[in-house]
Amino acid sequence: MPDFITVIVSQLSFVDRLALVAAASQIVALLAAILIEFSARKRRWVQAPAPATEQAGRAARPEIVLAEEIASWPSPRAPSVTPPPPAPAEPVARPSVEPPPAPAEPAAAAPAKAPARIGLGLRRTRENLLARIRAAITGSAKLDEICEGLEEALIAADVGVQASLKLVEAVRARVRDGSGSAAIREALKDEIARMLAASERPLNIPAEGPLVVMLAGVNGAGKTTTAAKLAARMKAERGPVIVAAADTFRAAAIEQLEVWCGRVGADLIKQNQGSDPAAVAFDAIKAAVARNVSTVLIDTAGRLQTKVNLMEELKKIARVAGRELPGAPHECWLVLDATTGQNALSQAKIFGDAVALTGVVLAKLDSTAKGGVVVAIAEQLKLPVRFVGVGENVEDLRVFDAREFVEALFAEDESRAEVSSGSYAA
Ligand SMILES: Nc1nc2c(ncn2[C@@H]2O[C@H](COP(=O)(O)OP(=O)(O)OP(=O)(O)O)[C@@H](O)[C@H]2O)c(=O)[nH]1
Ligand SMILES: [Mg+2]
Repeated sequence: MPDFITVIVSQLSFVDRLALVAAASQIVALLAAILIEFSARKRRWVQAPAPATEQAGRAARPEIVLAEEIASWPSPRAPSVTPPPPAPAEPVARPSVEPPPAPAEPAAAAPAKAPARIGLGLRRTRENLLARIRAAITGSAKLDEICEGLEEALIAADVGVQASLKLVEAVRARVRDGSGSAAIREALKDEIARMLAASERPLNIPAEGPLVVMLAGVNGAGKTTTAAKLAARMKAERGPVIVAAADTFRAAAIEQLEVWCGRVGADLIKQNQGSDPAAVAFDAIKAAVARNVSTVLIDTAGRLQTKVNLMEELKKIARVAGRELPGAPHECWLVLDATTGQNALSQAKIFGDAVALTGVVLAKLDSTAKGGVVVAIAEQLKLPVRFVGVGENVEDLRVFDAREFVEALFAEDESRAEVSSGSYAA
């Protein structure tokens, strides 16, 4: 201890010395308290959440991170699997219209129904067309009058003016005044079948890797129902199917597809509502390749063909699919609601400008008397009709075959329509 402190302390009384010791110990206690508080605060700062901007930065991961993640996901067959929601790498355009109300979900416990026949699906169109054709052909009408009547019958069935004129011209070249009504009917059947067959072309099945089919169309056309029907069919014919829930826009769209996939036993790849549909397609293809799945079906959101930004979104899905798997999507089908008649043609033209359409699925053929639009599509757009939807159940999808379609269309009674369409049965 320094000398001057010893001198000062020796001059203090006993009481002063005690007071000095007490004061010194209080200072030590205060310093200890400050140290404890400081270390406690430091611990809290370390554990505090990252600032909002930092979190946002973490969420904005590029698509490629997803690619690494997907390989480590367990199979979506496992009930607990829900892929993490990555943020879109590009801004996603959104429609300026309200989404349509969610259609009724299929009842999970619905009893299996017998598949609807194409003949039954065509009942309304057949009745409409045949009554008019009968009226045109019977009696002692001259060929000119018959042709006029046929033209009207075809146009009324939504075959379209251009296709109707062509068909009637072809029939006129094959028959003469006085040809019986049976001959005229046969000539018309032949010409319609020929027109339909002219647009047929084989599916673009890849030599290896999964077949990727993208479904597009306007709101409510029947895309999701068709995706489910196709999933069931493809699974039976080609093996495991993955369905991509790329309608991330409409409320409940993902759940609707989830219910369908559960029913038909297809794997579903999904993300959260509002995520980038192209990223979902990307995930699905990546998963299909990793798991050796034979078919990927991409269900997209309904969009008005007049909305440029939505068409851009569709292009992006196709672009991203092709980047991940060269050649994908191998098939891109426009799902058309048969009840919309000739409007289907303008839809097909505009969707065809956005993506390379390779075919059409004509849904709700059972709900219309204007099924003749099939012929207009083939004639004007040169697009093959791949499938027709003839009901709301999973079995109600028929491979389209020109000759059988025409036989069913011209069958004079229901039972013959059934027989003529026998090969459509699942
Ligand atoms: N009668 C009949 N109804 C069908 C057919 N296909 C679909 N539907 C019904 O049409 C409605 C719309 O079908 P969705 O498959 O949800 O149509 P979507 O194109 O996916 O609709 P968005 O996703 O809203 O664009 C549902 O009530 C279906 O049951 C069909 O072939 N026949
Ligand atoms: Mg849908």
